[in-house]
Amino acid sequence: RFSTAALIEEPITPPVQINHTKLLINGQFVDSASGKTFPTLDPRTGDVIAHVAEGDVEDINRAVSAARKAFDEGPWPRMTAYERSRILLRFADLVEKHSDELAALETWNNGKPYEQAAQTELPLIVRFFHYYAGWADKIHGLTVPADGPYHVKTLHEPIGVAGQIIPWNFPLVMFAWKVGPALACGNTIVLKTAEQTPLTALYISKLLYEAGLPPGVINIVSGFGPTAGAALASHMDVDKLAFTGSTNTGKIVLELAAKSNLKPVTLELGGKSPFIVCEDADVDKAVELAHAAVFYNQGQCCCAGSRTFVHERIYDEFLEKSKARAMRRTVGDPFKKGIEQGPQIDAEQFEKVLGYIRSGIESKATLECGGGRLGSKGFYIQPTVFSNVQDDMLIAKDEIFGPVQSILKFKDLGDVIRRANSTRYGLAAGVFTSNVDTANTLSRALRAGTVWVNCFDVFDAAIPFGGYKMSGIGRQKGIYSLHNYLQVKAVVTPLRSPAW
Ligand code: TXE
Repeated sequence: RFSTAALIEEPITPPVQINHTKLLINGQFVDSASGKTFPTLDPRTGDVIAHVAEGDVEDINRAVSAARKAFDEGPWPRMTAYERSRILLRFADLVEKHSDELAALETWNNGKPYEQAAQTELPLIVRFFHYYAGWADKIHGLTVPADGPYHVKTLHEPIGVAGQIIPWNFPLVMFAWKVGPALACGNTIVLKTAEQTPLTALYISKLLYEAGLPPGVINIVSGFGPTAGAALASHMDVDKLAFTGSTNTGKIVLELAAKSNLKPVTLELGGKSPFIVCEDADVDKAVELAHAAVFYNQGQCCCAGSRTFVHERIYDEFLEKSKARAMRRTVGDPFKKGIEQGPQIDAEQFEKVLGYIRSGIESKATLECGGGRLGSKGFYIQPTVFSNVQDDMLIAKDEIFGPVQSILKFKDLGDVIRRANSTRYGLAAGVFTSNVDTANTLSRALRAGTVWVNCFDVFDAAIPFGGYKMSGIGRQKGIYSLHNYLQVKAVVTPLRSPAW
């Protein structure tokens, strides 16, 4: 029984207004070319909270032309790097100033706990833009010691118009991860938000213009994947595509990019990350972090530690404590204080998660707690724990993207390394042990873009993030993200003889 069901029946009125619902093209809020709009919903109730301009092919064309002009004619790519840095710093300060409204809008449109948005995500975003503002004037090429009488240097130039497609699970954080490095390098942008969460990108982009961004440098198109998204991915005048979303859609956009102008593509896709608890781990700490690793953000994290592998000697204790922790999880209206979990994003995801829970029960995993919806409206799901999960069950193989923990038992390191790696994904992994040799061995053996040892979900701006295998191509954050947004030009000039 979950004692918090009462917390969701009377939704709190969000402490923010929706002021921006149009497309943002060339620095102006405009209607879509077709005049069409689509509803955006409150995941707490499923009710419509606003109608948003629906971008399609023609709007993507308009946005790309604006970005192209802003790139080709400047001033943005030709400003001094210091000026660009100053604009990004001013913007970060404005985000900080408007953090409460941004967090409230994010919660309203996405369903994530307000405290999480306000206390964790917004500060990360501010820090993130400070970090990339710092890079803007530190991007430079090399002099190259080539054979022969040549003076050779490389110029690191912005790549041009960047097309960016983001998902709904962290609308503002994903915005930051894409926009920060692209702007620091001097590019211009057309960004398509997820159809579920169009609101915060419009609000935050207005702050970029308030901070002094020249018109057309960032353009935001709300709309759907197969229309606006596909038009952006296949546009001949877009020089680079960055995508975060499902692995299936990642394949589609890669193909669209290849079939159009071969624009380079970076992808950050799904995952099924192992969280490995060794016999010498601090069990209480591991239980808490394993819980957070899978339940954070309603389980809607690409790097969720969604396969909890536990050594057989501590399995029973770990299971009891994990179940108790899940039952203590406070689920309720995300605007209320102390809430750890809000609703899933929409009916489709809600049904998908419940379908996986049914599949876990049918495949004879043991349902320890949860297993159903919570309340009678909106998309709330009970924190759910399965034990006795086997590697070949669907719940151990597919990305569930919901509040569902699958606990698996392992015998020794060889066993767990083989099983942890036996997945098509490779985004992240967690390792819990007090033995440094075990930590180092697992860190090297796991085929994943991030290995968190005795911690999880550490998202510093400087730390690269991305996937092995079908979890993606390329890295976001840190110095690595800059490479996605730069072209390298080699400039070769003969030296004069005989002076040389
Ligand atoms: O993702 P999509 P969905 C996973 C998660 C989730 C599943 C489905 O498992 O349950 O994906 O979610 C745009 N051309 N992740 O359907 O479709 C779309 O409009 C161009 C993991 O929401 O990948 C949105 O902006 N673009 C993930 C973005 O792609 C297209 C986060 C993501 O939507 C398009 C989200 C097309 N043909 C879901 N079709 C993560 N890695 O964090 C859709 N889009």
